[in-house]
Amino acid sequence: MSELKFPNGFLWGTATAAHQIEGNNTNNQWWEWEHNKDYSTGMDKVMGKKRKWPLEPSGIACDSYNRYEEDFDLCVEMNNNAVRFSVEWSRLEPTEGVYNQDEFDHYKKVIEAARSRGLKVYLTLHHFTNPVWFERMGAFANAKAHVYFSRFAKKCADQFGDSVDAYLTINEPQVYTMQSYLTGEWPPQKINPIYSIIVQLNLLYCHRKAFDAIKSVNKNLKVGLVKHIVWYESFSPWYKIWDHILVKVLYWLNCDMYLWPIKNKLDLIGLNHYFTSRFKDLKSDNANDLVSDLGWWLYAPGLENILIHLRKYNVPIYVTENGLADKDDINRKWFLKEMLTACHNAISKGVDLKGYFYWSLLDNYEWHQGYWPRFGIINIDRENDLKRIPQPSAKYYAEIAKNNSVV
Ligand code: IFM
Repeated sequence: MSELKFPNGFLWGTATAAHQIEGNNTNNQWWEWEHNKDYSTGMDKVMGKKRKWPLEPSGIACDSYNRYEEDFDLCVEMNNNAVRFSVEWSRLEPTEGVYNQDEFDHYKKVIEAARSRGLKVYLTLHHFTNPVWFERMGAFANAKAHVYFSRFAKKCADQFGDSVDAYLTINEPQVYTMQSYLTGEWPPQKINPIYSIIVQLNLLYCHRKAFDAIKSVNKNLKVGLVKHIVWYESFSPWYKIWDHILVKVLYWLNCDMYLWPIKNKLDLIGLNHYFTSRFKDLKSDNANDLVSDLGWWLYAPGLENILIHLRKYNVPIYVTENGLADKDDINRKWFLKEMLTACHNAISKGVDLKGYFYWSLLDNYEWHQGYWPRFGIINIDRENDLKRIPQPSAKYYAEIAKNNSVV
């Protein structure tokens, strides 16, 4: 294969989230739920067994609250020029309306540690965790959620200002809603379609309000939303029209229904993409020729199709997450090559793709699944003082970032 050169200034990075790596986030709804013995039972989609969720608590995670400099050094070793991470709302506003300046100072140090290493900072404000006080109020099911969330977003913009290259208001609002209010796998484990609609709409409104709040601090700050998008397709013959309608509807629900109403409140779109879902006779028909440890089908044309589809929003796009659980690092190199080729194809078709963040820098807390799925390009040895061990694929990613090209 010939060398695929990326545009000058293309961003190469990795992504993480506070609760998954920091450790000891004791004041959010996840921690509370992780330590509640009464949590309920659910069916594990991969193992096919009844399980109690979560499989284990987050505990010390990767101790990145203390070891962030070591983590950023690893990003530099991979020749990265950007990094995406999140702040933990429950640390910054532990009690409603009361901010903790020491914690803001902590994150200022984290941001500075990244910047001084030449890493642009893409900062997520909400990545699934809520302060306990906010959860008690009903979180995003509360009609006043936008007041609390946009006030917090404004405070972050006041404190961090333009030391952040872009503010990403909310991570994967639909995943948060589905898992928490429909499948019952995440706290508060309410299985209620009405709630799930209210929460989805409220999250959209929260993004709009947070966008305005951040802009009120400085209109030049860049603000975006991070959307998880699945590609849906069917190779059924044309007369099986139901399959073609189904995949169009699913894609619309997953993408445009969400992005279209906020299209005037987006300086950029963050795309998280993990898998494609193929249908035949209204049933799943994935080729499953290659799957991750979580059983997710790895198929790069889906990413290219989504990127081309997002072109119509006319704003820069960043792949803010793309990765796989691959314990032995067997498929990660192949995966990177496939997915980045898809990105390159999209760019050559006119998509304004500005950067790629591999999920994830480290093996981290994969929510209700605990620590067994290993997404990290850097392995964490949980038996040996959380030692960071770069995987062979990290070398490959470092070469890509260094040359700004994929071979
Ligand atoms: O770990 C998650 C992350 O928090 C959000 N996006 C998907 C990842 C893998 O499941």
